[in-house]
Amino acid sequence: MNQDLKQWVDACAAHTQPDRVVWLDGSQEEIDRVYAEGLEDGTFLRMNEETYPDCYYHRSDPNDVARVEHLTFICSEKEEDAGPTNHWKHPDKAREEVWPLFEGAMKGRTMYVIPYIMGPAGSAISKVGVEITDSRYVVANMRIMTRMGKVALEQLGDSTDYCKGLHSLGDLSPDRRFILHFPSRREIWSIGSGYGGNALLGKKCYALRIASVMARDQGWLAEHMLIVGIENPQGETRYVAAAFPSACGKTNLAMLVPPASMKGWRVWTVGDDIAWMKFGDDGRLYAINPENGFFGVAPGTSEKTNPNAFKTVRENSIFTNVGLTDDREPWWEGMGTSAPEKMTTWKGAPYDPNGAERAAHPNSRFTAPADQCPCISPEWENPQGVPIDAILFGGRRARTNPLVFQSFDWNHGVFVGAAVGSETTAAATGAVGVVRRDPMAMLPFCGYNMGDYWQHWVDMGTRSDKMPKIFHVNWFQQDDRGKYLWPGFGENLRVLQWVMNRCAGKAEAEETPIGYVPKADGIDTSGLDVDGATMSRLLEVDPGDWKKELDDQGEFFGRFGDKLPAEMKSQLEKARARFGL
Ligand code: OXD
Ligand code: MN
Repeated sequence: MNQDLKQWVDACAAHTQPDRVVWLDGSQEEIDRVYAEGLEDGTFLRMNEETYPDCYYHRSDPNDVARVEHLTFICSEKEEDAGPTNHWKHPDKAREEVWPLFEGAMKGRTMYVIPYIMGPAGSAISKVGVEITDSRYVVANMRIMTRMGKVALEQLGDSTDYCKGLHSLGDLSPDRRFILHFPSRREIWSIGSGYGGNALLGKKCYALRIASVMARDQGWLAEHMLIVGIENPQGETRYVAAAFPSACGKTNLAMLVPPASMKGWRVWTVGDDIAWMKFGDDGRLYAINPENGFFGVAPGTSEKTNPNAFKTVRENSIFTNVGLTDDREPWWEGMGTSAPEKMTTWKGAPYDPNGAERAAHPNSRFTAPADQCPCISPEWENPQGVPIDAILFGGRRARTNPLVFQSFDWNHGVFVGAAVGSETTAAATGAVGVVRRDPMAMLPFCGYNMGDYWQHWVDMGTRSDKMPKIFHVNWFQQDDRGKYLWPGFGENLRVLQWVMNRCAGKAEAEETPIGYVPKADGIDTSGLDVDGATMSRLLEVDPGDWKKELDDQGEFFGRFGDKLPAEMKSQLEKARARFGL
């Protein structure tokens, strides 16, 4: 028994006072028991055993359905180490305010101890974490999303090199809800929420916020990125990592189905949300997916938009806050089938097809094992990771950003990533079409000062001459009437083909003030309903739009004061100068 771990678990148990403490080993009998108890206490409903075997349904508290950025804190000693884009609490104040909320919080409940690995077992890039929780829903999700139980304790041995995560549902009140990160102690406290990103501590809390700090200290990258392998008709596979803000189609791109016109091309999923990247002996960056499953947004997922995800979730999956038909099947808006007559909504009320209430919450989710994905990469559990040729950044922009461009070099690419912005959509509250800056898609997930984070990216580039090429993509340009100009989905592979060719030194490009853009006929549009005029619009770099864009980026950078790396300042000045500004 690992003494450090035992002492910490004992201390948490003494304070939270559960009825019993259960150390999880990851076995089938154990999870069967957890589900049986969860069926009994109402945490879970069993779904249709014929059409959705071994699937479970869960409704969360209606006030607890999403990540809560305003209740998420970085508890570094100094406020400047959290930076202007994070909420901050001093560790002493955090303890004073939040530790009392854990007192007796598990009375009448079971405390589960979940040892888990982020990443393939035995990989030098993997890391161990332990989550303590009083939620059976968390246990069931962690069993899909991580490698958990005995395998993790074996990997840990006597080491103290693990992340401690304490989670309690508390009383689920938003007034007593906190998600706290202590980067120097590698510790997480989460109370008052049972929702995914707040409660499955291996995901956003450890694999991004805590791991980003470890990555800076140890010289690697922990990023909010999907990883895909792209195989060309000659059978050569290159790997791409891509960062997009939430709700920009990461899971869809990770599981892309090549269009019929691109015979012989294949796309292989390595991960859909998080990438950990380290240098290999050859100086290249190698990426692993630290997760073991997908925690994907259900609405909008259909046989047409993402057939691979659709197939992945047909067994051994958990559905959270979707509609539930009388046949005990899931249903959500954008599933591609009409709403069934008889259904209960995510709130448990009868569904009214003419009413205002949706069947599924817009942030309703599926949790599914990655190895059930039909296009899962044969390399997805390779302990060495996969070598990354290209990094893509992107956002949702109606104008300004062309379909694709390549940065001039690594540092310019870091600037392009730092300047990522995405427009808010009608699905979220607030003004539509407002650009929110979301550097590297890490705004809610970077565990330290974002200025220092950009410097870390710059420093990484000095350590190797084999860094991936950096690109920016935008699938979301619209015409003046709001119609999308690019068909998206599987057709995005045509853009990736240009990216792959650039990496191989095979495609030509136009040099513009923002970077290298494909020539007019650079993207293969054969068989597509996209004419030449639309294509030039898609590749256009409009100086008026870019003046506004660079002004806005400059304003954002200004928030970082003297934490803004000199390199980012100079990149912005150079970009302005290229436009004659
Ligand atoms: C997610 C997110 O849940 O990025 O993956 O919000
Ligand atoms: Mn995400």
